[in-house]
This record gives sequence, C-alpha cells and structure tokens, in this order.
Amino acid sequence: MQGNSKSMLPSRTYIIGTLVVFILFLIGICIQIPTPAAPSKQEETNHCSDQVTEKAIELAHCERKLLVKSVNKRKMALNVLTPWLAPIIWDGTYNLNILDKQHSSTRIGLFVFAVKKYIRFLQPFLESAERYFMVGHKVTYYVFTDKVDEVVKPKMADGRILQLHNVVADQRWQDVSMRRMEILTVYTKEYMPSEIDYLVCADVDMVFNDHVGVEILGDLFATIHPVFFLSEPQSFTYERRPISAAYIPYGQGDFYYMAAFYGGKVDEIYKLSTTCQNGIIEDKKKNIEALWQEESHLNRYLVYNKPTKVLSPEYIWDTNLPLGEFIKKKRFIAVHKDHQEVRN
Ligand code: 4YA
Ligand code: UDP
Ligand code: MN
Repeated sequence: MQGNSKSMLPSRTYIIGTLVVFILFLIGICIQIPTPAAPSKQEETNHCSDQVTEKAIELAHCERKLLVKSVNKRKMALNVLTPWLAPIIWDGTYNLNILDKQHSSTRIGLFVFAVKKYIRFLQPFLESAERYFMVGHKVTYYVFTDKVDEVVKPKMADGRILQLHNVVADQRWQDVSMRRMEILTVYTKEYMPSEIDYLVCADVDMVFNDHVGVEILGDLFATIHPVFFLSEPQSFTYERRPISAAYIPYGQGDFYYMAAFYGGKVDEIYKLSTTCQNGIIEDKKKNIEALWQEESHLNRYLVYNKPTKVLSPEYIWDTNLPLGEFIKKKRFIAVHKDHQEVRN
C-alpha cells in the first residue's frame, strides 16, 4: 500500500523542476509582451466621459423607450434620425461639451414678436431665455413690438444684446402672426447677415424651462408639434386645398412642424421666409388664408426643403398635453392664455 501510493506521488525534484520551468515561462512572457503603458490623463478623461455619456444616454432614453413600448402609434418622431438622416434631437442624443466648443464664436439671434397684448409675455420670455437659452454664447434678441416704451429690459449676461424694433400692429391676430414672415425677409437680407450666424424664431407666449443650447443649431431646423408627434400624416393639419400656396397633398410630408420654434443659418431663413411670404401674398390675392397661416406655409416649405435637424417635442411643450411624463426635458413651454382675451 505504502509503496504503491509513494510511487503515484511526484518526487520533490520533479515538483521543484516544474516550478522553475513555470517561473521561467512567466519571466519569458513578461519580457516578450511589453506591459501596456499607463493611460494618459487625456485618455483617462475620454474614457471616463464616455462612460458618463453612455450612462446619461441610457437614462435619457428611458422615457423615450417607455413611450416607444407603451404607445401603439406612429413612432417616427421617437427615432433619433429622420429617413433622410437628419438628427432628431432628444435629450441624451448629443454631447454638449463638444458642441459648445465647436460653437465658441457662433453668434445666435432670437427673433420674437410681442405686439399689442402679447407684450405681457415678453418679460418672462426674455428672463427665461437669459437663464436657459444659449447660455455662455453670443446672443442678439430681435424684439419686434408696437410698444417699445413698455419693454422691460432683462438683466443680461455679457455677450448678449437686446435690439428693439417697431412694427405695425395688425388688427387681426392672424395678420400679426403672418407679419413675422415679411419682417424676416427684410432682416435676414439687410441686417442679420453681418450680425449673426444662426437665427432662431420663436413665439413670445412661451417660456424656457430647461436647457436650450447649440445642440439645436443646423442649416435649417424645425420642431415637431407636440400635439401631432405620434400622429399619422393623414391627420396632420396641413393646408389641404390645392388652391393655396401652402397646399400639401395627402401622402406627402414627414412631420407636422410648429411655427413656435424653428431656425437655421441666416441665408436659409432668408430663403424660407421669402418663399413663405410669397405664398402668403399669392393666397391674399386669391382672398384665401392658409388653415394655420404662416405655419401652413412653413410646413409646405419643409416638405420640399428637408430640415437638416429636427427638434423633438422637448423643444415645444404644453403642460396641458397628455404623455408629459415621457418628455424628460420640457425645455420651452407654452404660457397658458385666454385666447379670446389676448387676441382682442
Ligand atoms: C397652440 O394645437 C396654442 O394655441 C394652444 O393653446 C396650445 O398651447 C398648443 O399650441 C400646443 O393644428 C392643450 C393643447 C390643445 C392644442 C390644440 C392644437 C394647435 O395646433 C395648431 C395646428 C396650431 O399649431 C396652433 O398654434 C396650436 O395651438
Ligand atoms: N403675436 C403677437 N401679438 C398678437 C398676436 C400674435 O405678438 O396680437 C405673435 C406672438 O409672438 C405670438 C405669435 O404671434 O406668440 C403667434 O400667435 P399665438 O401665440 O397666439 O399663436 P398660438 O401659439 O396660440 O397658435
Ligand atoms: Mn403661441
């Protein structure tokens, strides 16, 4: 028994020998494979920020993913790219650090009308813009009003300019709203080219409620209407009468865009406003008006001139709307108003 078991155990010399060979083998590996250099500070930071970005994207996509799962509707607006490969900007789809650096010398205009009773919306609009709109960038506010004397200038950060301009007060609210296109044709041609790079056009009856920055900028961008972002195109409220210059046939059009927030490079907004204004004039000659005034013309323009960037309903929201729990950042929200009262 003893002899047997002894013969099965390896001898001490054998064990030591194996160990020596193994150690030599390890040393060999260490010599052959150079140890990887420790990551540089820059690499470490990049790696770290990649991880943070991934996490942020994961969290930000959560609401959108839930929405994708829980509604049985058209989901095109929930994608992050349009069929023509323009980005759709949802929270978490962009890296602001990179974009802010790219735009360190970009000059941005914010165009807004505050005519007649809508002057009451101007102060909260501008104050909220100081807090959330293009913070840290060069901004010029282009305010058009019939009440220049009543404008309360907000406390503005460095690099921000307020321009006040007089504009006629049309009687009908529809005409006030459409007048914006005419003014745009003039300013994007005569003044803005030497003053700004990008122009953002907004309704005044809104407030910025969360970050709105350079992630929105592109040659031509527009915002998906928060009421129609899950709707089928046949229910979009496009102008459907072929007689109007804003006519969009059934079967065409990708999104219903809202005229309360859109923009682009100055020369792009010159082209856009000129086309829309010509359409408005053509319709007026025929004694017709598009269903949603300049918004109808804007939508027609964008069917045939696809925006290079599309903003999700995060960029125009109304807290009266359903599904708000899925919209993580409500960046620009409607101020609730008595339509009848303010328009009279
Ligand atoms: C505007 O929306 C405002 O007049 C509304 O008060 C609201 O803020 C809306 O925008 C988001 O078809 C509780 C929401 C009821 C929404 C009704 C539909 C209207 O849609 C139209 C196009 C125009 O875009 C109007 O501007 C828009 O109403
Ligand atoms: N507007 C204005 N005075 C008016 C009517 C309209 O200044 O009497 C401007 C204002 O900038 C407003 C925009 O035109 O935000 C569009 O009109 P409104 O906001 O009433 O349209 P809605 O968003 O309710 O469809
Ligand atoms: Mn409005």
